Amino acid sequence: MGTLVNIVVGSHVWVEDPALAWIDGQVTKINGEEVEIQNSDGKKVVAKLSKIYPKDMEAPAGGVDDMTKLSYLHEPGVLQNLKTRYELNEIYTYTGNILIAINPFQRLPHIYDAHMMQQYKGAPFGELSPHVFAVADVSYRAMINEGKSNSILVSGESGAGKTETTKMLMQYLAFLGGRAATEGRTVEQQVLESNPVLEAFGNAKTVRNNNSSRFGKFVEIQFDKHGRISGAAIRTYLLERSRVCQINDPERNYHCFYLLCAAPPEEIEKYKLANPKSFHYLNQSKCYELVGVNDAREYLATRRAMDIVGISKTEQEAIFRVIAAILHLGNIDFAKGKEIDSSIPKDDKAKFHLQMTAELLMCDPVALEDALCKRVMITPEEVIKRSLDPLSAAVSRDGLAKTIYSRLFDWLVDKINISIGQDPNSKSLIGVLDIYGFESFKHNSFEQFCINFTNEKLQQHFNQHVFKMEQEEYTKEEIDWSYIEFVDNQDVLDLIEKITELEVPEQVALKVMKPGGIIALLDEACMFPKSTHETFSNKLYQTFKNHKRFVKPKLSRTDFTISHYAGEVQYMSDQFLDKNKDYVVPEHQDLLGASKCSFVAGLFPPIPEETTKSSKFSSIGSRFKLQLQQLMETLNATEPHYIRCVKPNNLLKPAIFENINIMQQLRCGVSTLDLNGFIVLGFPRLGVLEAIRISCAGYPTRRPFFEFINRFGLLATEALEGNYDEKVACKKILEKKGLKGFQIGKTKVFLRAGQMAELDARRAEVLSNAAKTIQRRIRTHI
Ligand code: AD9
Ligand code: MG
Repeated sequence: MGTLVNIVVGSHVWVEDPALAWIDGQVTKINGEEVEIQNSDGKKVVAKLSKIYPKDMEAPAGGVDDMTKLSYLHEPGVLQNLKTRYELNEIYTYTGNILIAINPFQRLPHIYDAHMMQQYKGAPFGELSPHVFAVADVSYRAMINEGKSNSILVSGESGAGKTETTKMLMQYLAFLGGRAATEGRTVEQQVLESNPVLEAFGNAKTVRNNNSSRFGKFVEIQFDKHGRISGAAIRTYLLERSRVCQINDPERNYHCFYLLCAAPPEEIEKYKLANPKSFHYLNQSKCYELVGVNDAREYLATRRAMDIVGISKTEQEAIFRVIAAILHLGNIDFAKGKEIDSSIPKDDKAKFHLQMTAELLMCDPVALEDALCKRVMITPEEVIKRSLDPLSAAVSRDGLAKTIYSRLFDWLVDKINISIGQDPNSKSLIGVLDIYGFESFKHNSFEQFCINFTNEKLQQHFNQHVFKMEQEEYTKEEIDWSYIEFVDNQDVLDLIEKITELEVPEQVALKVMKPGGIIALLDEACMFPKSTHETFSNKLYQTFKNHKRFVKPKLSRTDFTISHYAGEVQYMSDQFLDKNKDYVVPEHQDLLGASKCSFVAGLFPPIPEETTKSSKFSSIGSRFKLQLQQLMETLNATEPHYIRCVKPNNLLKPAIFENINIMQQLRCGVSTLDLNGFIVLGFPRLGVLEAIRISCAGYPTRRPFFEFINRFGLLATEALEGNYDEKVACKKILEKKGLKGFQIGKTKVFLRAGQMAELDARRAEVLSNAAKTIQRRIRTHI
């Protein structure tokens, strides 16, 4: 979006500002390419003509509820509009069909109450103020009327409000598709109550969000032919496992651990629990409490939600018993044993916790100690037990904790799904996706790699969809769209997920393996016992040395950088291999598979013979890739709707609108903060703004004929004489002003970037000349 407009002395413009991103001012002097501007903060600055943007002086005081109504669609205009609205507590704004939601960080009165839901029910889209309910409503109507599945994709960075938005959407869909006053548990109640259950076990306080979801979620709500909710399915993605045994100050572990420590005294006694401060898995951080959250009350609320989603009392008892066992497990410290490189529980305290863990998991304490401190080695001659040193024993212990926890989480999801039930006859559904946004930290590991891979996939889906919609609009208006540039990120996706292919060149009889993408190479590395992260990185460097999306950082021998759609991210490869291995130590499997508690044993079902024998390797990366593939297939079969959540500040406080931070998110869906909290600038302009750009590729402004004539008729009054044709008149006006490249559709004028501003400038000239003439006349009369 360059400034193609005539900027003259006296023009009101936006100019870049280091603190505010953009500041408004008035041009005082023009010197070729250099423009001098008197800013509204009193400062005088000089800027390049190409770097300033015209300010719309006719913009309504309260902003516009849809960005496409802005006369000048540029970054400062978009930012200003959002800011104006946010100050008035208008947190929602449309950009065409996309809803932008800025986190208010406070409960705004009445905006989600029953009365509001009633108002949005059936209201045409765009008639009422922008709202999540409006998006849910269109999805529902579209599903009913066209019998097609719909999906709502909620994106944004951590703390931007995705999960809250998702809950609002689900509430509204439950309101539309719920049954009137029924006894017992209804499907919609179960769907809604699945949220607190999943949040207790899958959310935690992080630096970015006090209630951060540590997993991705796709909720599929099924409807019967009367439009009533008849079933639901919840799919989850990649729970963060490392948090169970490792947390950094001031973050917390998963909520459920603290809730359990605040349980009624009988339970504390039964599980031999104590203050969270006494557990290693919790006391690595000094943060134990959340402001405004009463853990004791939350514990009971979680239990009630578990009742509603259909988890029996016995199962609940087993779940919390396992949670308590994990806490005790974490307190088993190791010391050197008698033999070299062996380990034993460090002291009486460690022995007590070992005993407690075994009791709660209902397994043999000696077997537990062995499973933690020893490994069985099978050689052709014999089976030997090798001891682990204290450090390796602690790694083994943490591995066990992570495995138990992630299996427990998967169990919960499965249970909720079974209990809510699927409707096999459901013809259409509404899917709601609440998944982690693009991440770029100082240190990025396998988790960020997977998360950013997800975002590449979703970005492609988004591009394709927006492009298709644009084509439809242009086809409807019968204008030429052949030149619209289609932004594609297929090359990044190939780099990540391409499979290794057998290539048989025609001339050569030799079979050559064509190398796959990073995931395929990672799997290969994991299968070779001798691989290290160095060999893996070298393989990447070799394979992708000419790939334009792959960079080997100069100062590292093992890191690699991917040029994502949202910017470059440097990944540290050192833990990629370990984190990719989807592997449960056989000793752990045997131990818990033999638990006397059927719940615990059920978390470790026997592995079928064939899979142990065949060396079929299972990796987290490949499994995740498959899950994403399935998700994309589901999404491709739906009509998508997008909600982009924006986090207005990093203090998590109301009424603070940080321009630069927000602009970053609009550009690429994330504000990239380095560890000192500085925003790293220089990311390419993508994301919401890019969406605007794609959707307006070449034609940022569209105006219905009558509106166009109302505004610009005075530029060619002769075109409006007599019984004129609107379409012809529009064309005459545009041609008279010497504009080129615009298109005239069936009902609208499509203008190229800057043309609206150009016309406005001409209009202002005409008006000011007219005013001068009138003044002159008045003067001569006097
Ligand atoms: V994460 O990727 O899971 O770390 P989310 O899901 O994007 O993140 P979340 O929905 O958890 O963010 O919102 C963060 C906090 O912002 C919530 O706990 C609320 O305190 C607050 N929030 C978000 N949306 C709203 C809202 N519409 N009204 C009031 C809100 N408060
Ligand atoms: Mg969330």
